[in-house]
Amino acid sequence: MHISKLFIPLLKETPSEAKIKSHQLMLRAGMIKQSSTGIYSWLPLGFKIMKKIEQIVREEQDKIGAQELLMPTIQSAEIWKESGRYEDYGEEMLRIKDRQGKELLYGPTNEELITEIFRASIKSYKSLPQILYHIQWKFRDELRPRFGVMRCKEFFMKDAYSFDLSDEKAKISYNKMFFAYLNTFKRLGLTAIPMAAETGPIGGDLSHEFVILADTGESKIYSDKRIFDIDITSHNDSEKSIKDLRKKYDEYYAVTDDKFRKEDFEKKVKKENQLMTKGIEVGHIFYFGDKYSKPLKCSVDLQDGKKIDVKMGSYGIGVSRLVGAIIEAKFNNNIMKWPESVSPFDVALIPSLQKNDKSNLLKAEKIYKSLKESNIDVLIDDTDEHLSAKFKKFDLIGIPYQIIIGTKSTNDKFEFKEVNGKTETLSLSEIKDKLLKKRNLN
Ligand code: 5CA
Repeated sequence: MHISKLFIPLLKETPSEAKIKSHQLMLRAGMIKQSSTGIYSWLPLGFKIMKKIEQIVREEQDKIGAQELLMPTIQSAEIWKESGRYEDYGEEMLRIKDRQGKELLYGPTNEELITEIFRASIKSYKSLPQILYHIQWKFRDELRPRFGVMRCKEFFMKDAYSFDLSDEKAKISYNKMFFAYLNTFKRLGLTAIPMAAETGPIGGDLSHEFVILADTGESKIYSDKRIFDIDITSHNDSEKSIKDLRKKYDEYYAVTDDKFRKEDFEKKVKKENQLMTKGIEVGHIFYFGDKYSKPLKCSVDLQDGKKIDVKMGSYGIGVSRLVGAIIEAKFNNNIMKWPESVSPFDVALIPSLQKNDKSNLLKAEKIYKSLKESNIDVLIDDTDEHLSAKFKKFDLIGIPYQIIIGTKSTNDKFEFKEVNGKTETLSLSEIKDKLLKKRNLN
């Protein structure tokens, strides 16, 4: 892509309404534009990054055998009346009527709808277990939407639902998802800690929030520091290994605000290991057994002819919130550096232009063509701006690698810089090897 053709409305000034760095950067880098309170349009740069995050989330769901489907954003009020949540959900639910006066709503979550789909088609124990998920827009009429995409009214979420025959089997699904979440966040360049949490309006008695550390986060963290040292790569995805990993996490104290008891914390965690800080909730998983299957009559026949209500869990990841969360974690000293796995481009190509001398631009265009031929996604700065202005722009865009065509580049060796890292002089084929290798690691 040529930057002159890219739709990227960069802002010079930081908009005053943006209070935290992710919101500021997303507006300044032209990633989003507010359309009304808590509702945003995703512009090409922001959308491209969110799609990459979505794809990683999808791959890790598929890896544990979850199957993707797509439910609508608009749901019928009827099933919510069956579960009893139509009233309970209160003012956060956006209620709508169609021209026949039929009561509809913009889905804030999908427990009811997925249960309705499941009960209509699955009748026998033989079809279980199942995990189904979709990645779809949700709407919650938040009282105080703030911090840009962090807490907004319309947001993009992955929500998965598991169906099992017993509590014991359902916990295996829960643990698989626990592991898939740790892998997902790791691939996104984040360290997320699973913390025991309350279940709120979703219900149930077992729940974990996945939280990343950030001063601007709205969640409080009380944990044993050593939880950060657990190495998830030392586990594989066998049932036993997953169970062992869960045990390891359970060994260390880590709870959210609503589960926090000062006496417990001080008794269970030695002073030097106590961590009390703030974070951003990027995922939340729940086990609630038959909370929805019972009222919605979602049961299956067992081998002996008896019927049981299926045991369900639900598992959410805030895909659009993650764009902001990654920025909070990675944007420092006014320089953004996206993890390679979600960077909007693999590399930036920045020619330095001297007055009336376009030779560096011509050189860069040749390199551009060659990189494209090797399937490397490159953003070339073909404007005639001064080099320092170009660098300022790229500090916002956040591509982790730059090829700079200037005084330090010769005919066949080029200045190759890792943002916040080292600068080398490399041939084009060395640069390609490096970039392709990085990409394969993700
Ligand atoms: N049904 C369950 C699991 S699928 C559920 O809805 N869980 S949730 O309410 O915790 O939401 C899941 C994730 O969506 C959260 O962890 C958070 O990352 C994201 N999320 C929730 N509310 C918002 C919001 N208002 N703005 C942006 N992201 C949100």
